[in-house]
Amino acid sequence: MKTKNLLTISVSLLLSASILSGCGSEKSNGNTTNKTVVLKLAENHPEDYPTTIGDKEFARLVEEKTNGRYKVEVYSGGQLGDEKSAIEQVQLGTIDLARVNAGPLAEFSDEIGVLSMPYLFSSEKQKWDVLNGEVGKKLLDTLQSDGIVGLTYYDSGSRSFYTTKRPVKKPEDMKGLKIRVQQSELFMELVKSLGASPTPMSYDEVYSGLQTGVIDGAENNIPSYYSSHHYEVAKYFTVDKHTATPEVLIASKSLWDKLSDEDKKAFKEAAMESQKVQREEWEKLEKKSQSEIKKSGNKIIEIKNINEWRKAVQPVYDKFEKKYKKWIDEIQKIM
Ligand code: GTR
Repeated sequence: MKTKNLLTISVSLLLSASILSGCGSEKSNGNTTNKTVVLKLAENHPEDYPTTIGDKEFARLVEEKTNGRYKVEVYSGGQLGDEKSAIEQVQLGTIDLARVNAGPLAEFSDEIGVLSMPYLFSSEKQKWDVLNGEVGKKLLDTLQSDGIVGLTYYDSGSRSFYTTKRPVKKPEDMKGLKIRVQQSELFMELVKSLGASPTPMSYDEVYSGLQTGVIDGAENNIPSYYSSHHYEVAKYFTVDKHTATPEVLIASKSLWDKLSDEDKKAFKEAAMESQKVQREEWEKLEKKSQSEIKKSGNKIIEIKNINEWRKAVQPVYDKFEKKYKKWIDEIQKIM
């Protein structure tokens, strides 16, 4: 009993300490009237990945635009916890900022989930017109009622399946495979619609899951398949491009409410401007990873009849279309 009490006390002390530090710690910046507020940004990719480079550009611009009043420290490689826990912490205000994927983000704030609907966008151009236009902005605004502030989108290309045991050439080949998905209901439904069984797990566990046979495959974009080394253990990559879920740079509402209007503007501008750098880096890594994967001797399976795949994932539309109808209609109006 006593131990339990002590434990409860130390956990709550720890929690309150981290809540305090999450709101940004203050440091003197040499100027007697001004203090620098240091903010933490969670990122689950390595240092040289396009999103991390985007985060760092965002950090540089925030510091520049606020004349050093805010400094953003980027913690890459999941140092602050896996993606789900990073989103939770942003929502609680114990982490100020994070770069996360819109797939798992939808578990915390429903509407943004529309961006994971299979084969949603007709082209890259349409995707960016949606994301950087009114619809994308309105979707970011929906996060606010769940304690999250959406700052901008980053590119994440499109996600495809990769497998360890056998090549997947058509939807039927997915039957019976155990496929890792992000912690996301929509992705679980997507995998189920193909007759495979979805296994949600955090990104950092996927490599060993593939290696030990706990899962038979996973799904992601080519840069992640390459940078996470999953390509070393899953030799077959099927270019079915089932979704084009973007990345999102988010801030905690508790940080946001403390910012002046002028600083809010600076943060938003910094985020938007950093997107340019992230997208340039994305293009570079997409090319590099494609050529490295070809060199590795892995099998890249191109899909000729994508309509077969569209049809196969129709159950996802049956289940989620009603909920997302208003957004899908708006997206389809943008050509
Ligand atoms: C990547 C994304 C990560 C994470 C990962 C995953 O494409 O950038 O944030 O969501 O996929 O599948 O867990």
